Amino acid sequence: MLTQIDKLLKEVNGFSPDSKEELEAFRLKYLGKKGVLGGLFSDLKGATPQDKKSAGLAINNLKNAVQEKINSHKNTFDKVIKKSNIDTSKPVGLNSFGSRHPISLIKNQIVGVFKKIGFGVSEGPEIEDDWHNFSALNLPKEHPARDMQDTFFIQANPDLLLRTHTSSVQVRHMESVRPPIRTISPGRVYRNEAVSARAHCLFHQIEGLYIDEHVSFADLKQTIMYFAKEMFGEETKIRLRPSFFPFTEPSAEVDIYWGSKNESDYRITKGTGWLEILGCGMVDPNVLENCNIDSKKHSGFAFGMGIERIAMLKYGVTDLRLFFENDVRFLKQFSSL
Ligand code: 2NM
Repeated sequence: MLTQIDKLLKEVNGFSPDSKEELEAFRLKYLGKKGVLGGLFSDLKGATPQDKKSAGLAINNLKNAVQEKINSHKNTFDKVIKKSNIDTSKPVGLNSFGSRHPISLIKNQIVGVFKKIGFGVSEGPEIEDDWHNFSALNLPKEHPARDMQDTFFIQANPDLLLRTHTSSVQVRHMESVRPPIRTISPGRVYRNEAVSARAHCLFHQIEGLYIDEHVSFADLKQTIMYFAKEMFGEETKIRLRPSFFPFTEPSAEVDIYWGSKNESDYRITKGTGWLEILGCGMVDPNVLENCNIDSKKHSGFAFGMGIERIAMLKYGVTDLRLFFENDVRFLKQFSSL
């Protein structure tokens, strides 16, 4: 019996399967119901006690060898990579890049237009103090724009608030830079408004400021005309309507002629053909003095516009909320711009 087992052990150790099927046949041959090992164990029953001990050990030894052989080849055949149509020598495809946000696109475009005529960019904090957002800008304590309904105040400190316009940046600029000043200030601003298709509690503004000796309203008008033509095309017509802002005198609102060729034009211009794009005016002498600029020697103009509004006009977007939702189906439409 021992020589028979020894012969089987050699066979097992020398076994090297070429396929999953061959390995399975090997398993059945040894470990199956009517397999070799089962037969050997039942042969043991008739053996003498001495033979039982040595033969039992030898059979267990054989059984372990069989199990080890199966274990060592278990995963061999799963690892074989299936033939496929993938051409591994091909260069990898381009990743799909993200795209710039439409608000950034318009902001960059506006900044570019003013850079060409010598304006620099200034930025400042979004959490402002009363002085830079209101007081320095001729907005006294009783002014309705300061109302809780319009302004987000910081609860822990009543002197602090979320800036309601980027004019606060220009106050900081006037305090620290001597004229001539030519600067534009883009950034986020906050107002306590219910969110709708036309309003949001967060939006983006870009404001411009030019201060020097003998700056006139004519300079303002020519600068705005240059901007409108750069932004909306050489044929663009503008008109100025008298208006009021606490920080400028005189003040005006600027419209561009949009036309009313179709129903959509008619709707966005409310039937007039004209569209408001910005507010502007000559900086009030009080504001200059608040920033330690001599209002007898210097004068200046300022203007401000909402970036979302310009973006809606340029891209035909009819709901402001789309700019804040970051839905990729919306954003990817700007990937080529
Ligand atoms: C506007 C309209 C008119 C403005 C004024 C100033 C400052 F700081 F110089 F006084 N910055 N921006 C201004 C003037 C803003 O936005 C509709």
